[in-house]
Amino acid sequence: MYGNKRVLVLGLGDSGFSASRWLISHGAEVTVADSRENPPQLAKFREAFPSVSIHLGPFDDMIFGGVDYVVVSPGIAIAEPCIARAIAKGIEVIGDVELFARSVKHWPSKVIAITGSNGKSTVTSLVGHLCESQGLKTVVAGNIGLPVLDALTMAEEDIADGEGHPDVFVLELSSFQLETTFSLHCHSAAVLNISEDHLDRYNGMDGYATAKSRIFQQCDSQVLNKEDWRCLAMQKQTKACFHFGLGLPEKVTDFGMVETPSGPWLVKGGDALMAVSDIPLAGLHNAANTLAAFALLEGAGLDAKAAIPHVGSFKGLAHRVEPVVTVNNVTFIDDSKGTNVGATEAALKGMTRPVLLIAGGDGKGQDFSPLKAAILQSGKAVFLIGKDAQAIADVIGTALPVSMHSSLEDAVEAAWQAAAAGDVILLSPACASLDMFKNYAHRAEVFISAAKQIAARQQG
Ligand code: UMA
Ligand code: ADP
Repeated sequence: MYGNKRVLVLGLGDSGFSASRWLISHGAEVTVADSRENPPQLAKFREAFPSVSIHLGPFDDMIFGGVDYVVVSPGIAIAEPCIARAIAKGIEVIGDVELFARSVKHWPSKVIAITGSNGKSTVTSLVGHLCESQGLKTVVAGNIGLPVLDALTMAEEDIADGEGHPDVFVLELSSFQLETTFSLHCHSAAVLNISEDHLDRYNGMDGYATAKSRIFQQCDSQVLNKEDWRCLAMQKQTKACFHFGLGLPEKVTDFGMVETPSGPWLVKGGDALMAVSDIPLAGLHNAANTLAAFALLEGAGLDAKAAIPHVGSFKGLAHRVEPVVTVNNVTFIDDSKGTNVGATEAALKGMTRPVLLIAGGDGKGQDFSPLKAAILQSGKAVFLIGKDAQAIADVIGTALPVSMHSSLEDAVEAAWQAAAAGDVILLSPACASLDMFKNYAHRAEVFISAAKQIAARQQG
């Protein structure tokens, strides 16, 4: 299908590298362009593919000359003028997920896809865990880390070795990836929630929500959050639909929650599924995430009830409301993956002890005002870092003690000095990390190391 086609791959990050590798192995003539002079994967790529021509530095119209397709990395906006001009000229611009979609179209594998502003990685890995635990050959890929074309390469190798197709692909998809995806057939697909994020790339919330809704273009079953009007507005009358939410179910197909004398339970219609207390992840947002996972399994024609006993063995993911260490009854909690206001609100709502919150970074154009109510509910003081520290301070005003810090280490130390036994020191920045760190995992490392140094100092 791609034999002798000339394909320009834009971006030499994880997805660009994997798209190039996959395209070359399928006979395409690939050239690569990256607008940085020295992208981090350059040397590795040159070693792997010495004959591929690489254009470095700002994109220009020349690089699009004579190409059949452009495969654009998710971090590059298709509104970028050269790309927009290429599209206007009729050159097909797609992403790695579209290449994946075209390749697996006639495979027997199920495809379950997940997007949303928050909870994507948690639900993706939970669905993956529940499928695997039931003995299904499961591949988890996409925005969560493993590029979809690397997942496809591995699956193609397995098939060639006679090991058969995967039973299920579970894909986490970002709004960026969905913008360049057209023909992905999902057996079930979810938009978990829509709250402000990536507004530096979209013209307001409508554009962002529209990009997310593209996950439903070719799906069989929609999974929608009943408590989010932007999600509900995505319902298509022509498709099966499962709603989930923390309220009482209205229909037999609804996944919801009921209060019982022994505490809240997850239910489907009138059927009890499991006690919320048996979910190994803290916070009611994780009850919603578990309901979404059940709905996705059911929507894809898999056995959601058979999955229930396996929820308890799900370990959760690092840097999502993860306890690090407790010193003198003060617990340090790492929620470095709380990269937008909605995530930090959810993390704060899940706290049962007084919170010293460390937040700030690159706010990506968000409105921070919804944070105030959540902070006032459990917060004692706020310690701010990064580019948008002042914008968060402006929202909190004089309601709580707020201090500004030039490094995360300083903020951790100041929070520790202000803490009393029984408190929690929570890193949940509501912001991206890139103004101060390599990524959210690096930010977490700095936080964990500072917390552990305090622990060691107290012990010594
Ligand atoms: N680049 C340019 N010009 C630009 C922007 C980037 O040339 O204007 C180049 C960079 O120099 C770099 C390359 O593009 O060499 C990076 O490409 P990329 O930003 O698309 O990132 P990848 O390494 O390909 O990783 C992408 C996802 N990154 C983004 O969407 C920003 C990863 O999600 C994903 O795991 C990976 O593909 C595999 O599918 C990360 C992410 O931050 C975790 N996602 C965002 C989020 O979750 O909020 C959407
Ligand atoms: P994503 O992949 O969408 O960024 P994650 O599963 O990695 O989502 O979780 C990121 C953060 O978002 C978590 O640390 C938590 O604070 C918050 N979060 C998780 N699930 C939800 C949810 N359903 N609603 C709101 N916030 C959530």
